[in-house]
Amino acid sequence: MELFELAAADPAVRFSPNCWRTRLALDHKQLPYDTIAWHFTEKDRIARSGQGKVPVLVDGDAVIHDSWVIACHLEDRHPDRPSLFGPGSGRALARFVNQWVSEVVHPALSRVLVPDIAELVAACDRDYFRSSREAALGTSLDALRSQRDAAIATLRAVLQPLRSTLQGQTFVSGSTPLYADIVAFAAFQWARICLPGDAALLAADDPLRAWLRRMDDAFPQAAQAPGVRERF
Ligand SMILES: N[C@@H](CCC(=O)N[C@@H](CS)C(=O)NCC(=O)O)C(=O)O
Repeated sequence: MELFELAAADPAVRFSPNCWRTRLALDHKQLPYDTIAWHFTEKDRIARSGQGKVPVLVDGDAVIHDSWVIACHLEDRHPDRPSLFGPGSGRALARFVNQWVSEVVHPALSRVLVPDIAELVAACDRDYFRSSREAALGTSLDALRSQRDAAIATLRAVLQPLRSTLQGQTFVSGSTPLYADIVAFAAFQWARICLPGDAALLAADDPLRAWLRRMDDAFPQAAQAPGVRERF
């Protein structure tokens, strides 16, 4: 399998949360794959997926996009490998976590990270990234940068359901980490690669840190990935 992943100016640095979902899902299922560095403006290189975003997974003749669709494909194609969803209603409940992270956590986190991502992206992506993100967020990157502390406070409040859940159980999925944990953790991968060292995403005593340490232990290759600044 080949995984097209968003890359920074340093092609070894892979910062996209949606790509981290797929990479961690492949690792969880213990499936071998190659990763291919891709930049925002290289739409032609993933045109055969019929759209312009990553992750894109090439699995034999299949060219699959969207991290959720890829997770379902891996689960259905490799039922003999460790499950991403667990039995019963696991897939349906993981879908809710997927949508909550995509539609609530990512927008809050992007208001923290986007000005810093603009510094990380490859030269070919710089103008595209700035103009597309300023249009999407309705504000300039400079204005966002000046509001970072407030954006971090908002993000910490948004994370409260995750925090209170994890104060009562080891993982989002129960006693072992499954895809719901991967989706939430992938957002923290994005943050710890993009956020400069002078800013703390979480308070020092945030109980989420204990779960993040457990995720680092479960996925050591994520903790050690190029560009990761903060170890949990
Ligand atoms: N729903 C998609 C979202 C994919 C997505 O937004 N990917 C971003 C990187 S995290 C991207 O490729 N953006 C390209 C662009 O904005 O031009 C998924 O979960 O895979």
